[in-house]
Amino acid sequence: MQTIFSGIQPSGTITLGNYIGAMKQFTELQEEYNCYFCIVDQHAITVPQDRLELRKNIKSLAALYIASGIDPDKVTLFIQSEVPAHAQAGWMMQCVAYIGELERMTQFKDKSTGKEAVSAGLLTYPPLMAADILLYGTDLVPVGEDQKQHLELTRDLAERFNKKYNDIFTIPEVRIAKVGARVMSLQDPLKKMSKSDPNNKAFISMLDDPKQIEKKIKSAVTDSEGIVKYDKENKPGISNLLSIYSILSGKSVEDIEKEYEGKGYGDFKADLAKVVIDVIEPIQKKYFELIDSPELDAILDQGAEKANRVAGKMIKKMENAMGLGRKRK
Ligand code: ATP
Ligand code: LTN
Repeated sequence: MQTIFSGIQPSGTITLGNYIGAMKQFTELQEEYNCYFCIVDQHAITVPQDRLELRKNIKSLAALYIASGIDPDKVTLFIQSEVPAHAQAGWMMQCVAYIGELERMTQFKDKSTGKEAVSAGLLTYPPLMAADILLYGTDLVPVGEDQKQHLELTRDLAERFNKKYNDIFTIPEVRIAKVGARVMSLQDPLKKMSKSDPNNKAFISMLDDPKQIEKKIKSAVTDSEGIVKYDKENKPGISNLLSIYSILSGKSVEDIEKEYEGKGYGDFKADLAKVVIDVIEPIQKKYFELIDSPELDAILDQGAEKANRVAGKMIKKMENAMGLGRKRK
């Protein structure tokens, strides 16, 4: 059975973008692969976090994984900081990566430009991400479009390590959903929907209540033409809403366009809100059952134990390959 690894940062409550681009794929893949799904809290601290908020977001993300359909009996669900091998391997991969290639990462440029204090961790984020993936002999990494560049770098670093030290890493492939890999902001359809967007109207959080969802969709930026038609270049706002509608309802974009012929954006947006609420409501119901349950802690304990066991073996191989410490079996 092939292995999958993916991670989501607990940097806020996950959005509809994270759900469509990542989480939804995860639930589909768990049947056929040996899956590791990680709450990457060490990645989240590359930008400032409030400690109590972070703690809350970690548990909340764990509950949302399960509420969205991840089955803890089938996958290994765990918190990155509870498996020290990630930081250990992250350091080794930092010593394999070059500063120049890290500086070229668009996520680094996006998150650092114009900021006064940029942490060194924001620059060295990709070697830690490479470590996450390589520790488990991962074959496939399902992510949204924005992570493609980090995956290419992960492959380069793995190949470099294999050549320079010892051939121990599997070279992972990226898996990006054909539709919905880049859900756009509701307020600026040229920007991706992001959970850490300071403008709360730009995203739908998986924990927004129905009223908030209706309001946010109603105020989503569109255009003045009033025709429900997919045209990414000229009508990015309505095209984004159409994609969301299509993915969540299972109807094709063409069918939806036909359905709203002669109708305005008002009707379309009201119906889209219903489609979104129908998907989100059952997830929320399950979430609230789970969030304070002892079951959730037991699942995370179990996940950390399994991940520690598997990743610990790879750490030994990496240290032996690099000549660190004394030879270990
Ligand atoms: P942040 O705002 O803190 O940078 P984020 O919302 O971009 O966070 P991540 O935790 O970095 O989310 O990403 C988790 C997963 O969700 C990744 O696989 C990422 O590619 C995917 N993803 C993030 N945003 C979107 C989006 N707008 N559309 C589709 N997939 C997305
Ligand atoms: N960089 C990713 C989160 C992430 C990840 C990973 C995704 C960290 N480690 C390993 C896939 C595999 C992000 O910002 N979305």
